[in-house]
This record gives sequence, structure tokens and C-alpha cells, in this order.
Amino acid sequence: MSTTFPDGFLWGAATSAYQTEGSLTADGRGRSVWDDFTARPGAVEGGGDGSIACDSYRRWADDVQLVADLHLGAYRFSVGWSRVLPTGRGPVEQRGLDHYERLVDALLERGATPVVTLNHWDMPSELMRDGGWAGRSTVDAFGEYASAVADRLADRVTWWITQNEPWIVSLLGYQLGLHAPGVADLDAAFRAAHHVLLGHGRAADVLHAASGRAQVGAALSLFPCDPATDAPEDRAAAWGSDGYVNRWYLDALLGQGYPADMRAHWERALGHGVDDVVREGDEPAIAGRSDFVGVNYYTRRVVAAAPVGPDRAFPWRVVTATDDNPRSDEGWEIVPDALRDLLVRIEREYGVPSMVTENGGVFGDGPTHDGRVHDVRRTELLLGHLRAVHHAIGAGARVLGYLHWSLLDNFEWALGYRPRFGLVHVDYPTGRRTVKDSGLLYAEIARTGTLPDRLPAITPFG
Ligand code: IFM
Repeated sequence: MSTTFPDGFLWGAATSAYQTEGSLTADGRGRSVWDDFTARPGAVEGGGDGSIACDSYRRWADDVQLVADLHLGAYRFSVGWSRVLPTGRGPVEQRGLDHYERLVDALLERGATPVVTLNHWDMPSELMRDGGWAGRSTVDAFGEYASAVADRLADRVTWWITQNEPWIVSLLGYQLGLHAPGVADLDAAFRAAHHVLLGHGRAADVLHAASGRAQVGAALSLFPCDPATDAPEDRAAAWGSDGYVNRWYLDALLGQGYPADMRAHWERALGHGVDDVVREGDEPAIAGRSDFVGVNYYTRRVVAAAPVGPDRAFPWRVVTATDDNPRSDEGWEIVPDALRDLLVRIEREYGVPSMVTENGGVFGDGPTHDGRVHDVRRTELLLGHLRAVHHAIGAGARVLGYLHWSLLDNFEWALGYRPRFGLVHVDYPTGRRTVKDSGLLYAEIARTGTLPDRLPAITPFG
């Protein structure tokens, strides 16, 4: 079978504002919840923050050059919410929008399609007065923000991601308190998840109204859930976990409303009705507004039945897979076939096109004596997942593109700067960028639209 991808397939890479930009006070930017969270002692491994990161706010032209050097047809980045609405509501900071307009124009000049994320977690701090995403009024604030961005960019941007990883926002930000805003409260987590989805609906309406060309989706962190054993209780646990992580979001966005089985799990865990939060008209305001679904895929979950208790809201737990799959340096199991099945499932069960908006892994390789970064394991991960995408397309899934996470090594949230996800190595003290071997190979794949049969010899540009 040929491993050539369809014409028009978007080959790209992704980043986000807080993780790469630095320059946290430039051009009138306001404080974001991540500025507050990183200031908490012990919140971030190594005590890092986003104040410099990859310095991309100043080096944006270098990053666009990298996109061009890598022959990428698409670049996903996020608009810094607090650069546009420094206090969450009210005056729009045009200097922030000027920056993103320059970036978009430079990408378009190089033939690269911008894929613009509105919320990649850096909410203006002021919105915490109303509880952040746990407060319903944040949906209105997000609508205002979407309008401000659309006013400047909708005439030239087609591809939009409203929300990045609603489940992770809810879980890490509001249930476990491991990400900004550092809230640990199940009720707040439930509300946050719902309001993030309502925010998607609101922003999608704004973007569709602003341009008839707009293609709008949310990027979901999807984790295929496999039972630890064939026992019926483990199978039920895997299905429950799938409801919690995947179906809650897919079903709500793609037209079926929140799934009944997971509603029951939430009601037991919360001790009150889902409909105390989900008002009449909310589900229709979320559904039917997605032109595609963004798939952020890294690994699967292997799930076993477990009793609920003070530390366990739902009757399952994630266990270590016993299969002999390779793992990234962060210990994440590498399972490309699960991506293939996921993409096929989205087509069959939801009938919607998908885009791989993130995929990648942590590999700590840095420059060696020859000045190059021989990250063989990232290269293998990349090829394995691209083959999986190709198989999914062959099985009928409409996969619009593949955006590797990430273009650059960057600030990995609570894990600081230790995990490296980039196709391009960043030397943080100097900001120097070095394209890794994985990036060199990806450039050739993006240029030709074809996968090599085996790992080829990799030569630097020039
Ligand atoms: O770095 C993150 C990104 O911000 C959201 N998706 C997962 C990535 C790797 O953890």
C-alpha cells in the first residue's frame, strides 16, 4: 500500500502562547492564571515559569522561518487571552492583536496555514473573581474575547480551535489543583468542564458569524480506554473511564448531549443533579457547531474496576499496562494503533472529520558533538503515528491534518522545562534553536506528502 497522503492534508506543528512566548508584560499584557500559579512555591517542578520560555514573542519571525524550513503547511499557535483582554473584560489591547496579525500574515506569506487556538489555558487572572471556568459568567467573557480576535483575524484565518483539552482544564485545573488556577474541588471541576464546552459553543457562533469560511473545532485530549482484563467489571470500568474522559466531550460536542451513563456517575459523585448546572438549552448550545474535532492523542489508559472512596470519585483506576510497548522518557506508553482506532471511531460514531491537533512524546535528547540532535525515538514515534493516521484514512476516516506537539521544546506546565517535546531543540539560556533529526525527517515527509518505508539516513538542511 502506498504511504502517500491525500492532497491538501495539513502537515504541521503546534505550540501555545504561555508555553513559548515569554515577554509577559509586553504590549499591555495582563496577568494570567498561569502567572499566578507559577508564583506559588512548589507548584512547578524546578520552580520555572513562562517569563522567558522560548522567547517566541520577540523571536516570532525566527519561528515562522522554522515553519518554512520544515516545509510545514500549517502552524497551530494560541492567542494569549490576557494579551487581548488584559483584565478579562472591557478594553481590548490592540497591541496584543497587532502581534498575532503580524504572525498570521507572515505565515500566510510563507504558504503556511495558521491554526489558531483561542484558549490554551492562559485565562486573565481577573476572571477568577467569578471562579474562572467554574463560574458561568466566564462564558460571556470568552465570547467577548472571541469577538475581539475574530474582528482582527477572521478575514484571514480559516482554522480555529476554541478550547484546548476541556477535560484536562477541568481535571488538572479544578479537580486536582495541579494546574492553574490550582482549585481542588470536584463540584468546581464539573462546572468548569461544562462552562468550557459552553464557551466552545459561544465562540463557534462568533467565528461562524464573522466568516463563512471559518472551520471551527475544539481540541480534545482523547485517551482510548482498554480494560485491564476481560473480566466484566474491568470492561465496565473501561467504558466508564471512556465516558469520563472521551464521551462526555465527544457526545456533547457532536450532537448527542451528555451520555446517560456518565451523567449517573457524576450525579453519584457530586451528590446532586447534573441539571443543577446544565440548564435547559445548554446542550443544544454546545452541539452541532463543530466543523471538525481536534484530536490531541498521546497514549491510552488501561483501566481496572476499583471501589469509590475519599480519593476516588469514580469506580475505576488507571493501571500500568503490561504490554511490551515502548515508552517515552515521561513513561507514557507509545501505542500508535490506538490513534488509528480512535480516528476511525470518530468517523464511524460521530460522522465528523478530525484533525490530529497534537501528538508527540517526551525525549530528552540534546545536541551531541556534531551539533545535531539524534532523537531516534521521537523519529520512530512520529513515523509510527503517521502510519496510524494513514491507516485510519485508508479505513475511511476523514483526517484533515497532523500537527506534531511541539514545534519547539517549551514550558511543560507543572513539569517546568525538563520534558522536551520539540521537533526543534531550544537551548533555554540562549534561545538558540536546533532542528532535531525528527524535525529534519518530518520536513522531508511534509515536502513530499509521503512516508519512507524505513528510517532513512538523515542529513541537515543546506
Ligand atoms: O504541553 C501540553 C499541551 O499544552 C497540551 N497538550 C499536552 C501537551 C503535552 O503534555
